[in-house]
Amino acid sequence: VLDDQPQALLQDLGRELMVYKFAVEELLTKLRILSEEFDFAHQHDPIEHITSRVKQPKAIMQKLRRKGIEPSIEAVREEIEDVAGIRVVCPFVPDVYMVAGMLGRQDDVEIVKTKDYIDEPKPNGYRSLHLIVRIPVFLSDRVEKVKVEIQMRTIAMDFWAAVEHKLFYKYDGEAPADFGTELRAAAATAADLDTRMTALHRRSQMSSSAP
Ligand code: 0O2
Repeated sequence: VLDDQPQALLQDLGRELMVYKFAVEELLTKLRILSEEFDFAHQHDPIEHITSRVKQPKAIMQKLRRKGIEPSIEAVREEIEDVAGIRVVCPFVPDVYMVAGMLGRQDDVEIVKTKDYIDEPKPNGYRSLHLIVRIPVFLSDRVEKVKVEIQMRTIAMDFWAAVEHKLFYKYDGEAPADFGTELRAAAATAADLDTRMTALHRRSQMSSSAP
């Protein structure tokens, strides 16, 4: 796929992706601090686990082509918002919004866009809170502002999304007709599970704070 890309662009992209990696590392540190410090202060860790990735050059070029955009570093910066991606999985729905709020209040974190698929799930049942944030990365000779996509979801939402993603790939978008209905029903079950687990968590918190 990349054979016909000018060598200079590929070199620039390699350098660019290094900067995206630094942005991810900065955000991972911020999230780990929030997780550990909140747990210390409130005996509850609002983050179950975190994963991250920087998109491969091949996938970036494919995405630009799919969007009909001429490949360039500027196009990557402006048109592709998920070059750098972080997924934060939380135990409960309120944790998702709390972590998003704590991150958004940090002086060097700018929230560029919020897509709340928890409040308004996608038609297929997908639920998650997506943030596009911009943070400064301090390099040897300049500061670069870098965009990172943060997907935040509960364990139940993550389970649903991981399985749906696998099925989608297996059938290459041509899944049997009843899969859509089944997946929407499974998403509703996952949402119900979130509600029940959150209620149990609240009760356990109240009983532990009772005199
Ligand atoms: P991958 O392989 O996970 O990176 P855009 O990213 O701008 O082209 P859009 O629709 O504006 O597309 O972005 P959106 O809705 O915020 O979703 C982007 C990412 O969210 C996807 O990235 C997925 O990771 C995840 N996502 C969105 N919808 C679904 C869904 O229905 N099921 C699952 N499992 N994940 C979803 P990519 O690049 O599509 O895929």
